[in-house]
Amino acid sequence: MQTATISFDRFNSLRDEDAQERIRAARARLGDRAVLLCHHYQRADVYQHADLTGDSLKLARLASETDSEFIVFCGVHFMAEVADIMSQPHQVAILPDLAAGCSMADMANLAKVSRCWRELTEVLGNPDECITPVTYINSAADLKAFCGEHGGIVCTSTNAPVILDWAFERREKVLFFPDQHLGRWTGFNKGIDLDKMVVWDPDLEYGGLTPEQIRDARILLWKGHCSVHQMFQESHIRRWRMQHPEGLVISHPESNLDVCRNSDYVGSTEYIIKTIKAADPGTRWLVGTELNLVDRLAEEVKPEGKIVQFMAPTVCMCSTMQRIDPQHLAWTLENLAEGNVVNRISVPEHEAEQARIALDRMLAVS
Ligand code: CIZ
Ligand code: SF4
Repeated sequence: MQTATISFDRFNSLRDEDAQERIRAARARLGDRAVLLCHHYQRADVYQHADLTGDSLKLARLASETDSEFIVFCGVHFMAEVADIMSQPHQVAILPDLAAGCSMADMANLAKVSRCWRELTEVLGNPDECITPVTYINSAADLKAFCGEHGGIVCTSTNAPVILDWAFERREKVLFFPDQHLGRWTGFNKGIDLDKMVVWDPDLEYGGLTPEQIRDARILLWKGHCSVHQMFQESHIRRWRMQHPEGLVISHPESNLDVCRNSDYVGSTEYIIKTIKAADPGTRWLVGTELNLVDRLAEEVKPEGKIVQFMAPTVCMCSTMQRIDPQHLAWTLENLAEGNVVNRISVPEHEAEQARIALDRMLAVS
């Protein structure tokens, strides 16, 4: 039976232990009706409740394979959108705090990308014939839909290399958004000259580029970045290597090119976790990705004598994902148990349809 929605005000000042207790109680009431997903960057006090853990795509896929009515996504907004797009019709995607966005995803929006496309038309003629739009999965659903409509595709940090091949097989140039670093690192590994990968600044006319630069470019890199991964610097690696010459460095490709070039391994969150778990006992690692993941991994591999250290001297957490705290999770689950669906993430059907085209192209390739 449905009751009035319980207001968050009653949870705001809840002590952590009480919130934990209420999460457990609400989950017991909901049983299999709710599946709780936690991204690798999620804070420990929420992560402990996860049914499924992983990167954004893996989580969306796994959730759609369950029959749970409620997909409670402890991650950020674009991840819940992907879960909504990929889930079965009877499933509902929920984000416990609607303010949990992704600052990188917010660096591109449909108005700016559409303007970019118009300006490219002026310089190149019909961009649908010469540029493939590629969006990183860290982007809003309407940008995935834009890619679906314009012969483009979605990529993740795992499959970006094969996606770039797919894109270049079709058209001579790529517009890559919103993360310039993932785009640059992927292009660099394909042997594309750095001066053929130019940055498109969406706040300037024609991206701040001359018509020659646009005509000459192979990849137009959107001026976007992750606020967490931008903290990692090559100097951190250099200093660490002086102290630990035998140590190994692994970074996420959202880090800048100098960090990636000076790392022994570069890859997605799943790749980082797998690589360190499979490494020899007693190895020492410097890791350039979000702190919650690194701390958790360090604890997990400690019994094998592996030492895992965080790359930056400052604390780098995904502050938006951090907003999903035990209080918001307790509030969400209690409402669901009472029959009130709160914080539903629902992508309009016409948009979801186009976005699905771009996502399906990606899944077919990778
Ligand atoms: O797709 C994801 O989950 C993100 C944001 C990063 C990664 O490498 O897994
Ligand atoms: Fe977005 Fe960066 Fe957070 Fe990943 S770590 S969700 S890219 S803000």
